Amino acid sequence: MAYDLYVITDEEIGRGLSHAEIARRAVEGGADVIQLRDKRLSGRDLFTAAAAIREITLDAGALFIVNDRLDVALAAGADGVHLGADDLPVRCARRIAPPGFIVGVSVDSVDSAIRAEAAGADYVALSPTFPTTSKDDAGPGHGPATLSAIRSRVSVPVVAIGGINRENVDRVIAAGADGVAVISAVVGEPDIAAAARDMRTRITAAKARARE
Ligand code: TZP
Ligand code: MG
Repeated sequence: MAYDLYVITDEEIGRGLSHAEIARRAVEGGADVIQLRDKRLSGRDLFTAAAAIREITLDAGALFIVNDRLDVALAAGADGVHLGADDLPVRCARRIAPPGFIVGVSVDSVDSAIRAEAAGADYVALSPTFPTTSKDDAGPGHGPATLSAIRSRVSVPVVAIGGINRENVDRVIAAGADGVAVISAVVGEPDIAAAARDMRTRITAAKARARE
């Protein structure tokens, strides 16, 4: 399963576009994964957005992940859930989730990545890789060196998240990221589909160079 371009929805950074419209434009530009993320919505409203994105991503052949809420992810038929330090422990999510359901986990170090994999994570996301203003409590960037160290110590895909843009995406792929998760570099651009297409092209080229 490809995590190359992983786009996280955000209605504020998306200048008021709905989560579903952001997702529609991102998959039009070739996003491989859409994550629905909204800390403010009620469970009901998050479910409504999730159901819409489920249809959009199925049509496009993209993966669909819900942030934080395993219940909403399961109810909407999403492919997976993304969990952080404040969410359900990975082992608990694994107990509830059906076989094949993706559980992604935010990590901030080599040790936490190894622990997440042992607990059953399907991918780990180094959060944040660079400083970001898109998440209030993101903290300092852990940097490409930590990403490389994690890549060499776990078998699951490693996703870089936080502060990734068209200028630094090559460096992140060269450091060993299997995919990059972004908000502002795609959702914050005037033409979301074009920005996604541009990032996707850069990721593919950087991966080809990394294999040389
Ligand atoms: N988790 C860690 S950093 C981050 C999230 C949701 C925000 C990423 O946004 P951006 O704009 O790509 O830095
Ligand atoms: Mg969370």
